[in-house]
Amino acid sequence: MELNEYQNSDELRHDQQKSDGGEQEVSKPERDGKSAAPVRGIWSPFISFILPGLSILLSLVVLSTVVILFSQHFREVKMPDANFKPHHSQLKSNVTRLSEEVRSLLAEHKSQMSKQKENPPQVQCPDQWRRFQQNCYYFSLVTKNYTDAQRSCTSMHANLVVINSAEEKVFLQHWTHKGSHWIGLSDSISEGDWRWVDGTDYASSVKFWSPNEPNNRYNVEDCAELLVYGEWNDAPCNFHRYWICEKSA
Ligand code: MAN
Ligand code: CA
Repeated sequence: MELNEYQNSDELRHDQQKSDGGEQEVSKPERDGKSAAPVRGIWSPFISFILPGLSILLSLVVLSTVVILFSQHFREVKMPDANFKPHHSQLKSNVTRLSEEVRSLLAEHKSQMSKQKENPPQVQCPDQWRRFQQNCYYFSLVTKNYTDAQRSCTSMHANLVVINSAEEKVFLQHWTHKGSHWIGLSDSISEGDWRWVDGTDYASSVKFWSPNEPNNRYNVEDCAELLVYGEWNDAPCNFHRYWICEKSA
């Protein structure tokens, strides 16, 4: 048969197979697509069964790897290993040490606060005034009668001194060696009814009368003076004396 007598490509292929001795079973795909069916036949079990199987297997491997990794991670977090224990005890001792430090600082702060309460920060007294405890004292350089002396004190926002303790008496007598000084005590309203100028209760407060004083000599002594040795005498209020003013610091 001549080549040009072949009716179609199938016939041509058949002829070629015969001439090759029938060894080549698979022929090349034809351009017209009529011979695609044998190719699908070979690959179809792979596509239908093996590929999905491999996909499932791969998915299982990935999933189990993720599960294993996660479980390892959570085991590490929940169950600390031996290395964690020293770390934990170190933290515990640090917390204990810090607590002790805080306690000691609080105690120190408390003690400083109470010290500050006992000795509040010093406030300056005005020029020519002397400080004792929480008060400022003015020792006059001239003499006046009792009424003018008290007026002088009030003009400086003070009063004639009120003596409340033996300590204050000692402080005052240290600065009064040059003569007698008026203090803020008198019974001019009513004889024998001694009153402190600031209203301090006379009956319950300390008294430093000199022996046999107050004697109201000649019945004209209604004002108290501080003698050079620190004790008191009642004297006529019109006498001229030095005086002491007192006000809060
Ligand atoms: C003496 C005493 C006092 C009196 C004065 C008056 O020192 O009698 O009691 O007050 O004199 O200057
Ligand atoms: Ca007297």
